[in-house]
Amino acid sequence: MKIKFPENFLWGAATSGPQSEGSKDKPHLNVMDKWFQLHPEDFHNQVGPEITCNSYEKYPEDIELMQRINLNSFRTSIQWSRLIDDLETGTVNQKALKYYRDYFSRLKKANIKLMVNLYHFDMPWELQEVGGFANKHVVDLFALYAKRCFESFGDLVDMWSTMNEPIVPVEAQYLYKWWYPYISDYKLAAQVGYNTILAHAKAVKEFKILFANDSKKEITVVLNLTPSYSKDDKPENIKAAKLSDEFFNKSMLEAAVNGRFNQEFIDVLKADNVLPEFNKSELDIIANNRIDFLAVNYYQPRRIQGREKPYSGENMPDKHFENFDWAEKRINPHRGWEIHPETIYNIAMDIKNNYNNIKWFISENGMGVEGEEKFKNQDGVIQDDYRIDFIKEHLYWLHKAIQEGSNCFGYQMWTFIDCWSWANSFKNRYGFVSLDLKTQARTIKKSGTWISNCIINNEFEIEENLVNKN
Ligand code: IFM
Repeated sequence: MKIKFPENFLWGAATSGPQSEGSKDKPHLNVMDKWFQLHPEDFHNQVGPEITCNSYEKYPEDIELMQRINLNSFRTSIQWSRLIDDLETGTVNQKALKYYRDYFSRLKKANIKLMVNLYHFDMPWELQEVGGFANKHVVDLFALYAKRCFESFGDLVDMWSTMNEPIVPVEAQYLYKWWYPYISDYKLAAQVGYNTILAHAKAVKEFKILFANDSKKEITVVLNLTPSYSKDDKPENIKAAKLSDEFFNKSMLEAAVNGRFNQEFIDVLKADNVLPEFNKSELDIIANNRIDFLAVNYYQPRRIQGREKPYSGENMPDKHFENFDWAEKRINPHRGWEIHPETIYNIAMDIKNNYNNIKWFISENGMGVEGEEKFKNQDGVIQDDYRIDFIKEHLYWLHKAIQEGSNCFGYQMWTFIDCWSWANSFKNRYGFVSLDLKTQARTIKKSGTWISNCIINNEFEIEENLVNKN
């Protein structure tokens, strides 16, 4: 069966500054750089962020590769810890300015639509030391940094995003101790979550002021949506799944699209005694500075039930729900995450029905594979047929949603070149292009060649066995 996409559909890949540039010439460390200095043993094979893909030096070569696989769009992020010399006054580092301007100009020349994100978990270290987004002064410094980015690159960037997956640091750094500074504090996490949304809205405000006379300029936030499916129809499980959605999806989604928070969510925070400090003028800023379009990262859903036994642990969101192991789930055997392509359709329909059918796109989808070298053929090309099937299945459901009226205008994969990924470092490879860590050589994978044909034709052929495989 042929699946054809609308004209001008955006096809692309996403990465981020801290995961692809390397740290050469940066005036500041960010929290990840510092974490690696303090605890290298926390990182897979003790590989840190100093080099990553060295896109700081190799970006001209990388853009040629993007052209070879016909990408018509690309996302990366500016590193706050690279662009700004004086974090308090927002003075711009001239080397960084030159680097990003050249990088972005070359993308423009190559006719690749550029989306630039401003924050991808990479809090400058000095600001992390004073609390990061727990500190409202840092919120204001983020807005200042955002303003500098808009002023410096407004002529080169096609689409802007304030932040990538803003709920992730709340979970990883302030609730579940996955990442440095390994805090588990529900009240602090709620404050960080709220302040992060405020920082996003303040950045959007700067954007709207600067580009008040240019209606073509648009801004978003990149949200990772992980819809929560209830174990069954039991009211307690449905309620638990709904609450899990409030915490991990709707809190940020409601604020960004509708400029508000759901009352049900506020009531739970109040009852749990963790309502953040806020004031009316902040709520007005959130209400009045909504996104122009939505960017969604989708990897996997959550499977949720109510607590089986009475909860006796610390005050945590998890007192309201717990994960359950769905026996029928399909698992990516190379990474361990569930594969559930139909969820992309469900997300699209939720956006259509409950978020005014706002225009949106998939800003990340992808399949991580550990030990991917074993799939190399004799020419050194990774034969990632599993990734091609993964993409086809997700695109099938996305296409179905578009046919049913979803306002989706593009699909970007995570990622372009295999990149560094926080504590996992280079363990799981996601790229259309493989990276040799010793030589920095880049080689297009089979999926890279597949996507280049898909992009040129704006369509692809899907086999019957991949349709409705869920
Ligand atoms: O590497 C990350 C990225 O930073 C955010 N989205 C998920 C990716 C893969 O884990």
